[in-house]
Amino acid sequence: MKLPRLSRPATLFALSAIAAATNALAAPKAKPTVAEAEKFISATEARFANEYENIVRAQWIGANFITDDTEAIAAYFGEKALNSQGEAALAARRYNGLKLKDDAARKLKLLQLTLMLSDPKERADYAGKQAILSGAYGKAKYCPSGAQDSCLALGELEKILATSRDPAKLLDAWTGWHQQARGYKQTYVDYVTLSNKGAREMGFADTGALWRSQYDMKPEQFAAEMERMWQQVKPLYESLHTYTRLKLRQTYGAAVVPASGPVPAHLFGNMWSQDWQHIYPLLKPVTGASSFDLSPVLVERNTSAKEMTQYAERFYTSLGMPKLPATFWTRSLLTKPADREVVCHASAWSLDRLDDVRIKMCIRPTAEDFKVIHHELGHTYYQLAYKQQPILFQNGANDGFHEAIGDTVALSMTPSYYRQLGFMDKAPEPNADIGELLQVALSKVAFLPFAYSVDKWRWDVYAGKVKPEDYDKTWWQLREQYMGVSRPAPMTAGGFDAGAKYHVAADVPYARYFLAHLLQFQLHRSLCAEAGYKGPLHQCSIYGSQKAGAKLQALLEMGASKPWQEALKAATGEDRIDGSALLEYFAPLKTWLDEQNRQLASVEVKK
Ligand code: X8Z
Ligand code: ZN
Repeated sequence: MKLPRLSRPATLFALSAIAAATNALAAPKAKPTVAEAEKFISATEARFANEYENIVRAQWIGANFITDDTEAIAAYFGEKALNSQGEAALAARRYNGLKLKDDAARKLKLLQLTLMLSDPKERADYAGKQAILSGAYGKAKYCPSGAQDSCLALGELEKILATSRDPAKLLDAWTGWHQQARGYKQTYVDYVTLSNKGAREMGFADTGALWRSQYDMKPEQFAAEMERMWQQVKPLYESLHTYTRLKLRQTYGAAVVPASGPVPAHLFGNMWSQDWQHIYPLLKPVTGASSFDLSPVLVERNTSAKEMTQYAERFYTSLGMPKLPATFWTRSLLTKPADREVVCHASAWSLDRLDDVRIKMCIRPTAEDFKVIHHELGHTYYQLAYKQQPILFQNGANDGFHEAIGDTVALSMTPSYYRQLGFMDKAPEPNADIGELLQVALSKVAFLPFAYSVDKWRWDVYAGKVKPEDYDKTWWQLREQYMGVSRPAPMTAGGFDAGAKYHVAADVPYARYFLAHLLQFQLHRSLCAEAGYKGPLHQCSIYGSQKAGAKLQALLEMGASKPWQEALKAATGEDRIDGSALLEYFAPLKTWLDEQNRQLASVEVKK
């Protein structure tokens, strides 16, 4: 979720300090002192602490009960958050260049990484559009026959994508969902203009540059780092893509899946072709296939959403982390309500920056959601661990770390872990490794170029390189170039396919997930070593290792208090995010894929 950097009840002292700081802004003295800078920082922290709770409550209610009223309230508080952050950012500039202690200098820097709209009308407009876009995505539905009683929500359409093997049905669900975003394209276009204005007021070239500035390095350096990491993992993706194409051709035939060029996007088992785990049955090896599927086990046992969440909690407590607070269970939204509109896209919240942590997720009894709930609790345990930090440091080391924690834990859900839980009765076949690795790769490796291209698109949109009439054209150019995936039907004017992805509509940056997908393997490798594990990386589970848990907890407790490179160094001994651990994890699969591709290609040629 997008967290306003704010929180806790105010004191009179705090309010008077704000007044002092604001006055100082109105009539700036020649040169501020270090003491003034420190006073400004504590006043700002107090102000944010004071305002945080109501802002987040308004957002929580807005996402949990989508109505015109809650949207208006979320927008009202959104404007307040923007105002506080903008005022603080602008005021912070005055202290740039002072010789401050590291913590204070870092806080001043973090304060300035935001947008600032000085015109209250524009601020309200921006916050209003943000609330409209998030609500519009949340309540979008596809009504195939046009009749209101036949409407399908995203969850149902995703299920069709995941389970149907009928290309016509897949195409209908795919296009049905993608056409929903047309309705809020203009709002998004106007929102981008306002957002850029806000970024420029703070001295950034545009909002994309602001986003790329949040990684303790220059924005252009961050863009270069992303490209470096992508080049590192690209050969593995290409092997997986080639293999997947050959298998999809066997399933759907040469008329649906071309021998070369991009593959139509509706065939990958996922609405955005970002995670291919659901087509594993079409791709599984002839021998050495992993046959275990958690989904039917969960259904058969009637495992509830709460129980699935408790399994995830148990993983974290096995590492020595605390049990979730009682209010987590009474205040979270774990299942899709039948009688109201909610934003189903999973998110983790801290309402008071202390123990009032919650999840909002429409959990289904599937292996996919079993992983997602572990992902979400990664956010929750991060929030609980950094609650002792000053408010400006209550964040991930960078946003990629926040996304990586739960996934790191989920990498330990190996067959032996599932056996320990009693989900699997037989030991896996001794040669089932490749099948298991393929399953993981269909989620983790398939995802990489998707994650990269989402923000490549947005960086260009925010930079004004892509005009609204070319949104779809560029979106699909990037998807073809990086993912090797094509639009399954011709584009039509007014389309907004990017907007059919939650993070675009809700304006959540996406590079974080790319980082997280490399970082989680680095963390996994280091935590496995800490746990004393010696075998191949993909068979390691840190379940039950208090030693690994302590190492992870130390990282979480640091929050954003240090540049992320330092946090990573402490946790792994490495100081850059890198694909080498991911490549090590999948090395046996890469060899196998390349061999399969050689064999399958020679069969194709003979045909
Ligand atoms: O949005 C999410 C999480 C919430 S932060 C469920 N993810 C990305 C997505 O769904 O597109 C997790 C992986 C990528
Ligand atoms: Zn997340």
